[in-house]
Amino acid sequence: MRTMRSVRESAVTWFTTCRSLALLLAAVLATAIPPPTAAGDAVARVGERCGDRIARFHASEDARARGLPSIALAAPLPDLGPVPAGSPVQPTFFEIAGRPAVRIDIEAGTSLYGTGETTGPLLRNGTQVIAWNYDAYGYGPGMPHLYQSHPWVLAVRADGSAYGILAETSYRCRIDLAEYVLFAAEGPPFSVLIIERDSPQEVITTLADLIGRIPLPPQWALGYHQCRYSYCPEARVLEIARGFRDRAIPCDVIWLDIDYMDGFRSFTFHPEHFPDPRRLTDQLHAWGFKVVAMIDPGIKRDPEYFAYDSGSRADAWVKAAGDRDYIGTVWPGECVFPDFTNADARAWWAGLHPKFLANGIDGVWNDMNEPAIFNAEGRTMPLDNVHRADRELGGIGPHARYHNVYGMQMVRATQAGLLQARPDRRPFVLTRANFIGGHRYAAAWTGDNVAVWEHLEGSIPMILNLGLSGQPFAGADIGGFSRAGTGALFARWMGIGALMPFARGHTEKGNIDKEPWSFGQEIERTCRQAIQRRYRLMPYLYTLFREAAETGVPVMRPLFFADPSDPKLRAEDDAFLLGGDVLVIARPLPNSDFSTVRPAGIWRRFDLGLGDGANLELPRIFLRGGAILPAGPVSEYAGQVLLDPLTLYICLDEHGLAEGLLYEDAGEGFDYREGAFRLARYRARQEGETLVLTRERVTGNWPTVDREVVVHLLTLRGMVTGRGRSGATLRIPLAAAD
Ligand code: NBV
Repeated sequence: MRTMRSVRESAVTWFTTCRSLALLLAAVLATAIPPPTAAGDAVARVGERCGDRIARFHASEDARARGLPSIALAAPLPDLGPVPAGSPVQPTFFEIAGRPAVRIDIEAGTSLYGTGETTGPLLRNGTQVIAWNYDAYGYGPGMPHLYQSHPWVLAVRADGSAYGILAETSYRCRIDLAEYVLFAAEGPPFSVLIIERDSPQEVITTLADLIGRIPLPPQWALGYHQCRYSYCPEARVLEIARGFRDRAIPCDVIWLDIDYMDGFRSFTFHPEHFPDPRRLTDQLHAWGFKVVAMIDPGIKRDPEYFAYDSGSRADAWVKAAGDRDYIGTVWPGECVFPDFTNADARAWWAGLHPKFLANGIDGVWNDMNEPAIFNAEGRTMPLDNVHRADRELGGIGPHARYHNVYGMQMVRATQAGLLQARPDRRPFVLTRANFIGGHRYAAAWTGDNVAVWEHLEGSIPMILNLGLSGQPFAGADIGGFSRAGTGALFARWMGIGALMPFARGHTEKGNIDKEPWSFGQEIERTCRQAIQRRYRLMPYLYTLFREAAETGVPVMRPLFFADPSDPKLRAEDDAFLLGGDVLVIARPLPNSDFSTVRPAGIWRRFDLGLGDGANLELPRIFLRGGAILPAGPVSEYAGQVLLDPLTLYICLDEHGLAEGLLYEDAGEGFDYREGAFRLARYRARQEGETLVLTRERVTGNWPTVDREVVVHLLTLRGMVTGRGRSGATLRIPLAAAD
């Protein structure tokens, strides 16, 4: 088994090698790329219309006839006839050293985004990444590939209109955004799908129409999560859980990392350290926690091990060239690897879950699914390994073709396992590796980051670009996975991380403790405020997740979403929007101040009444003029208390008006699909010294509730507070308010 030191050393070696290769390739390419062509020039390309202003282009008729299926798409697209003449975005197909490539020229003033999980800035112009899922432990700033692949670019023109380009290849693919958009892949010729829209938001929602949306998560998954590699034995797990409750720090989930297993065998529990998992999970559930446990793809080659035995009987393993089971070394030693591209193997894998989950496990964490293999060339399995993939995925093919979708197909099988075990509960899966479209199956975390300020800063554009690449449910390890870091960094990270879509503290084996209380009382206080903020914002956050599940619009959004035609907002890395209404000025570097650019219009600073407004370590939050933000009481975990009182933060626009949505349902299960929910719209207007608040049901069958409503109106003079009972119309006398 590799030691931590060798892991780190090989990370550095790989980092250097990949960088040099990327530079070399860039030099070769400088001469290989054809000159720009005017739109409509006669180049050897064919295409078809697949929807309203959606076109697919191929290098040639032959390439169209022999093209592989697009694994990213939720369903195949129709061929609606030829692409209308004069379509604004026209790709040029060519070859680089015998390999297929496609280039799209961009107009001056075009800003590029997307490319998924990447290091570096939000604005991708001038960058280059390689879509290649990779175990990128301790990645550095120029790392060309991380754990997930998104061969997708969002282009926003100077006037705010936008288009998106999906390269329909699962092969290793270089995405070069030097002065154009260029995709160069290692496999056969591939098509590109182009979505033309009036705004970046519309491109993203149309992308979601094509690649699918996240399923609405259980509400507990939006709470704060606590992890480490590893809480072990069970007494330590309980001690950590108690630590949260005793200190009044909200937390929904405790995570079990790899050491809970018996000899790293997935689906087992260590007989001494976790002798009675059901007793442990019963206790955690009684305290209001959920439990998520890691499952790795490498299955130990051990004839006594049930998963190896049943998987061998199901002939589920990826084959080495020559039809032998491929054997690679990971944590348990010599392992075989399920061929998740195959429906039978996925069904076998899903079937392992009911018994395992019956131990009281609420969600599953899939790690190492690039797949990462120790001591192997390129840290993964040989590219000529053979997958017996479903016909819809492309049929039998080499690992080179299926590498980037291995993690995606694994979480597809895991999600099916959760649904098989508990058809009435919403599945929660977290994954390290994935491919564009894989957000349909799992949320993402950004792997083994480092406890340094640059990684905190980089986590903002990384999560934003994941959102702009179809994955709205993502977060980075809060506090940094490797290295100790400092208390100051930890506090700042908690403040920012607690406002990201997925919020989980985690750290590496052998590292210092990184619970919210590990750095002394002052930092514990900051962490408590940061996490309590998240819980007060839960009604808003849940409403945003529902929007993401309905439309694909990201939960965490770049500033330019507020005005795509404002060039000042195009490159802001240190601030973001939570939904459309909350501006977060994050301050991710030790000495940065709060003076980033802001979208035009009214934005009023507010706090959540937790002492958070005065705490300089926490991000500053602002409410958009014209918005009503629903907030709730602080609780120990999501859903612990009723949303009563409902707090509405209101910021009127220049016309004295505001509105906002609130989505509520059971937080679990699928009854909402049958109408068991309530989506309400609140509207406010100022009439003299009275604030008139109305509520109307937008949709859903849940009965209206009677509850207390606390209104905080944010004005130039400060906050004005009023109270009332919920009802169709509420009149709050502002003069009499405190
Ligand atoms: O399972 C151990 C770790 C896990 O904590 C981490 O989050 C993953 O990214 N895992 C990688 C395996 C190896 C870590 C060096």
